[in-house]
Amino acid sequence: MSAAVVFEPNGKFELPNTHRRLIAYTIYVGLVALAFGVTNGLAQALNYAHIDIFKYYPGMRTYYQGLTAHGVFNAIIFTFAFANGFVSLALSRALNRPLSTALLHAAFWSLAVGTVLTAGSIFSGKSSVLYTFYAPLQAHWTFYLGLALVVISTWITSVNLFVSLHRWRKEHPGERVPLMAFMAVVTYIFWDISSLGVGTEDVFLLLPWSLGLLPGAAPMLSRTLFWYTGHPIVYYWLLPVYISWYTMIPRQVGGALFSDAIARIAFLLFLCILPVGMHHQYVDPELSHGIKFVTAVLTFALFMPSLLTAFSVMYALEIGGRRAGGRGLLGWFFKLPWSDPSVTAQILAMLTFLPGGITGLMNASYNMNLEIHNTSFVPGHFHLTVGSAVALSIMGICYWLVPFLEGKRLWGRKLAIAQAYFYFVGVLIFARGLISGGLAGMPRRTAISLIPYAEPAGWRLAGILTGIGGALMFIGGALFFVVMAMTVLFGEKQTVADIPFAETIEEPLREGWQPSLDRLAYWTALSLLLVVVMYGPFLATHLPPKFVAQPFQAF
Ligand code: HAS
Ligand code: CU
Repeated sequence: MSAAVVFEPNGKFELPNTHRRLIAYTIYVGLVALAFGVTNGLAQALNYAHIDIFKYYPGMRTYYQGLTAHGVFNAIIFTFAFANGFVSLALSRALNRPLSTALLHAAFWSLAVGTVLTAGSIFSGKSSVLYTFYAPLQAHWTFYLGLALVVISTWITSVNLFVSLHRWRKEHPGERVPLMAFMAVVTYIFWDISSLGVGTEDVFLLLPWSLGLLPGAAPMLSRTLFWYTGHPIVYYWLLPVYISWYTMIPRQVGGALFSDAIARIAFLLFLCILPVGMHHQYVDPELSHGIKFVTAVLTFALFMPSLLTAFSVMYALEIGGRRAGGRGLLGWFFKLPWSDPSVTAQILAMLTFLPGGITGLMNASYNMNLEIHNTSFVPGHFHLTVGSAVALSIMGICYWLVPFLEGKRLWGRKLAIAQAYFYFVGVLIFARGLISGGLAGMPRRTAISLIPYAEPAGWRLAGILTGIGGALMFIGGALFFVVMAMTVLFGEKQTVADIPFAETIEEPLREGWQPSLDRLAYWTALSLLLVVVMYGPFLATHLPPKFVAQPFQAF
């Protein structure tokens, strides 16, 4: 391990070695979780092709146990751990100052202990409640306690970021917050508000209930609190990746970000239009049509920041491709540095987000939702978003991040590029299978391989494509871990001086309306106000909770 890292060009900054190690370990917790998650994913995909390999998994006794492991490890532990580590590093870099070591330690241990508790309860077979853990399905209390600790680790990380930004502002009066730091902090403000729902559900309803301290469960209240977090959580997965797409990828492709202000506005729109979780509850009986309608409108409003992102990132790529000599309408695209595995993986991930976003809009359309809700269309959608736009981007980020954290050269660059293509082609075939199957009524969360269903037309091909695509994704995932493990264990020593950090064409202005974008307290207040307007009426009728349901353990 080389000594310390010198940050250029914004002055000199030394990233203390303890920080580098803690950030690395935090991210490795996530990668280990991903390894378990991906392994269970293979069985889930083959299930649709009528191939049952559940019985071969050590410790995984049922389909639902495997599916719980898949969802919790991938969608909760992996993503949270990566966000904690990566966003901390981004803020530290952007502000050129170290974070609090004590808080980095606290966040790491909270995450690690929480992960062990949750994983243990899943492996024990007593918590096969899936990653949505709807009551009255009941898990072992260690499942809820573990998840609470994992969420607490994100809150500790927030405090670390906020304190650093506060100190930086005191030392730099009147200066604009650097873009990467702005995005880092907005991501965590957004998440802190978002996580209140599941945090409340977990600590005040589910944990005491699993310990026998409450007379029963309140399913509708629990579900609504869950989805209050369950929608914005998808942007907590995505925004760290957006930090890379906006502020790192332009540098990696030799381009530049075209507008600082547009990037900030996109992030603030995510922050303000936060409470739309009820679009996951279009079919829930206790929510009024009015609230469902407003949710639909707000969900479509959320389309805006994604389009701003698509435009900004595409333009940054185009600038890079044209600087490299690309001509014509699309010539620039082929001049991008495709020999860099970090770039390749992330651009392929962006491409998957195009159909991922479109299927999201289909879900959000009320009538369409009635058709596809609880079908395999939904996992088709979310493997194009979190399962590739996010996961494949994170793999791409790891191709420079792990060498940076370890002070080692990336092992197997060509294999890393092949990995990205395997995963990309795999997820497209996989999602094609699930989406077409879903349109033909193929259910999600069903052990099709174990049930003698009479197969309606359209399920057979859909299932085969899902199996083939999932197997290719699994190969892509496995290759990623080979590259990572070889880099950490046997990579050649090399000091990587800096993380990729893009220039912007339009600098942030100190005069006019732009500095108001940095007044985060106002934007936070606006977001909270919308939360109260959207969720207030529901809570008014559902509090205090009515504990009507008795615990239920299906498997
Ligand atoms: Fe979703 C269900 C609606 C985005 C994840 N979603 C889910 C579930 C997950 C999930 C996990 O309205 C399942 C939950 C469960 O278990 O039940 N989703 C949306 C909408 C969007 C959306 C409107 N979802 C995401 C993202 C996710 C994610 C992002 C994870 C990270 N989703 C829904 C709805 C449901 C749902 C309903 C409930 C379904 C049900 O009934 O159960 C939008 O925000 C998407 C906007 C995005 C875009 C794409 C912009 C494209 C970009 C890439 C640019 C490309 C470049 C490369 C630069 C419009 C930014 C270009 C180069 C070239 C040369 C072209
Ligand atoms: Cu959603």
